[in-house]
Amino acid sequence: MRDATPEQTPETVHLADYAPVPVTVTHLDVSFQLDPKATRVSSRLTCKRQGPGEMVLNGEGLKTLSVTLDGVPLDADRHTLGDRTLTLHDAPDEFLLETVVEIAPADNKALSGLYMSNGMYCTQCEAEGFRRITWMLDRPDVMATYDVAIDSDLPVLLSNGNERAAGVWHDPWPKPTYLFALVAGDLVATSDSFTTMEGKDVALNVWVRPGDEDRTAYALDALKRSMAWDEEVYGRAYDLSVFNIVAVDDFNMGAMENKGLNVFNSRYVLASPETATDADYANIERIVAHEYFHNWTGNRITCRDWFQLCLKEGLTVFRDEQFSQDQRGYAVQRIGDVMNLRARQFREDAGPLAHPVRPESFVEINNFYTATVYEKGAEVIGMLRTLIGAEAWDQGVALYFERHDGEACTIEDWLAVFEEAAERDLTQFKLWYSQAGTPRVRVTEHFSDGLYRIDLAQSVPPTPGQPDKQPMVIPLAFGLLDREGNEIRPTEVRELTTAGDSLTFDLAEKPVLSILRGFSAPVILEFDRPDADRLTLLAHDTDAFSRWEAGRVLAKDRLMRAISEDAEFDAGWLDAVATLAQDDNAEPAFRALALALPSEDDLAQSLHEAGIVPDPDRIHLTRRAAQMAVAERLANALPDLRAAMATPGAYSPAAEDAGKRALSASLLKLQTMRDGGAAARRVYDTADNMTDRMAAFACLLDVGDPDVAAQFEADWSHDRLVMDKWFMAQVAHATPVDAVGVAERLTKRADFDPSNPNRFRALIGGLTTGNPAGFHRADGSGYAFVTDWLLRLDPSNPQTAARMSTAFDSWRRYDADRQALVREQLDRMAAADPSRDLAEMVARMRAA
Ligand code: 0A1
Ligand code: ZN
Repeated sequence: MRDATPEQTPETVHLADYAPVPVTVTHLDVSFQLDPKATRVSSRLTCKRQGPGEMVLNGEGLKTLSVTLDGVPLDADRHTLGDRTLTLHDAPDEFLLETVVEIAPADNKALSGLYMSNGMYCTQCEAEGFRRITWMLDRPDVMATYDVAIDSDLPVLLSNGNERAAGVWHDPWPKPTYLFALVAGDLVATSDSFTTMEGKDVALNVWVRPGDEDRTAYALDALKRSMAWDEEVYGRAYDLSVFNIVAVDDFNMGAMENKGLNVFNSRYVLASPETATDADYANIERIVAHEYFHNWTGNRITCRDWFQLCLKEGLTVFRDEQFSQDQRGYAVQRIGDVMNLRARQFREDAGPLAHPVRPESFVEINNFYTATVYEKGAEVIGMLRTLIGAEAWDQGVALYFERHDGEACTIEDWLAVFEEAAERDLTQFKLWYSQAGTPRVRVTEHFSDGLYRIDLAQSVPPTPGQPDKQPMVIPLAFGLLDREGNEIRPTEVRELTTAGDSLTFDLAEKPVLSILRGFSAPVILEFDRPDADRLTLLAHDTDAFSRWEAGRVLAKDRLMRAISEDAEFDAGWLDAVATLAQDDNAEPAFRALALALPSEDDLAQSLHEAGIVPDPDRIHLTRRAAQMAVAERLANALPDLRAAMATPGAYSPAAEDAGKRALSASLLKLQTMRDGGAAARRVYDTADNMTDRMAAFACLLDVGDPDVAAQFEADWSHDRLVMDKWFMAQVAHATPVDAVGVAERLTKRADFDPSNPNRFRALIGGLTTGNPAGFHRADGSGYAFVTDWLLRLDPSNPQTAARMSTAFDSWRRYDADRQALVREQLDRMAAADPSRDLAEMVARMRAA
């Protein structure tokens, strides 16, 4: 064990220090007398000793009114009541511990623990929010059953499990504290039912504020499809008689998988064609599925400690990605997931916040709900399945559910079932959990005298705290095409396990290599090859991901050369893009993805890796010039191409129509570059759905339409979720010179409420993510503006402030002047006595 540090000072928690609790809790009886300023929480814990040592309970901000042990008030010498700990000295082997505390949910703006949102009470307990409700062993390896009684005049009183009487709930499934939930409010439900494969009837409810009930149908439908899918694909059935979903307006994250009572950020529940875009519908489907799938991967089998977070999150993301592929089509979903991984996780892995999928230490666990734990965690599972094959995967997962149901597990437990099922040693594979950084795979080809050889070399760059890395197991899916584009070797998987390796093939002519098919490993490929090969793949590859990737590499190469060498956009590339855009044999959604140029942030990172200091303004302008070149190349074909994407009839959020609207939106953007917004104005004025309206709105903002923002506001000022889009779009589509000014002006509005995380993220994220050239303005005004707001939010909501501070994690890419300006702001945050959450993030970013 490390030296004890005094209470209150940020303490680093280490995986290596894990020890089970000496006294555990097997059952909780909790009753709540709800009151905004003085909620009384009375709890009775059934405690059981399992080893020697003191029992140390967690509490935070609790006004403790009484503590009794087996009904007797505790003597001063038998316990120590600290600010954040309640220590019981020489506790007996079995006993009941009763506490009464008072808390003030109306004052809780951190949105962790019990808080209020628009008049309703709700909870968020992951990761360590339960301790803000009452004294308890607030850690995931303590699993208990719960009886909850809620006393309030509010009409709807919900908690986990099954309802025994009004406001009285029993959860028979042992769970950790982080899965506890309570909701009380004036809510209405849209209800349905589902009969499980075991023949059990489950009542399904989506609870929302009155007035929102006409926007719940899609979430409910997604829930039923998720329940059916988990039965079909994983054999997992639901295990309570009711499943409740509640939409909450003020929520730090997307949603939360509390047992039987999922709490959602309202933006991931509420949808109607008039108010939600296709992307919103897709997110609702994915997140409803994600939270539902947690019932088995997370709830029935949970994490031993927070270092094992990827055990539930990586696996559940993997499952929700599989589900979305099944619902929406493999290729397009996979490309979208890879784009997201690269935009968020590769960026994280390349900077000062890089950490392993299973981190080894943290100060504040809430800072580790990251793209690395979630999305890279899912990729690691995908690789495992590729390496051992579908059959061993199915057997291993079945064994995992059978062996560990009701337990709090580790990555070692997880890997052990696959070692057994596949009869394979996974020691080297486990490096994916412990080594941070995105591996590079360098590919070189040689052909002579009928022998084709591929040389492969891997390396993993140094990351904070990890200067040296060992070779990883990298599954490389590949196939070979002939020069005409016919596949001469279908997909097979080879494993790269050493620093370098070669593959050889006897062939009459040099083939076209299609490698990393399906993005078989989360690596960066370094492969200098002739354009002709990429054009062949773009036109003919049988693997849709690789086809798209060939186009993306071509586009990136053009953009990088235009930025660094002023190179022109050549006709060969423009022809290839135009051909694909007009290829009626390809799905519209795929064509839309193929038309999307690499983002400004992606280009900045790639330039940096190529040893070129990125200039955000130049990147912005060059990317626009490339769009203009594509627009010119397609020119008069644009109106007809768009017309062919019309979706007559009632709006349907299903993938087919959504794909057409996606392509139509890409084409409208190009058309706007030629007609100054005439077509976009027509779409804006006649759109009958938010997808088309937002696409047109963005185009009109791009061309500086003087009226459209006010028109949008006049139509939608009553709708919080739609207005989030309005805030974000105006900042994201301002010119880089105006962006900070636009953002600043918007913060002065009465409806800019920074305590609502969605609104805060819309506006600040609109700048940091949506308008990189505006955020990175050379005068530093973007950096100062964002810092001002982070420091304003931090005292009340540290979690969201810390999360949004990641905007600065790429600062080392930029020129010395910009670096100095960012450093100034990081120093300012460090000196401002920030929360533990923000302090940890700033320290990590400054250290690099
Ligand atoms: N477990 C949830 C996400 C979540 C994580 C942390 C939270 O508070 C710090 C809240 C929600 C999920 O994966 O959906
Ligand atoms: Zn999750």
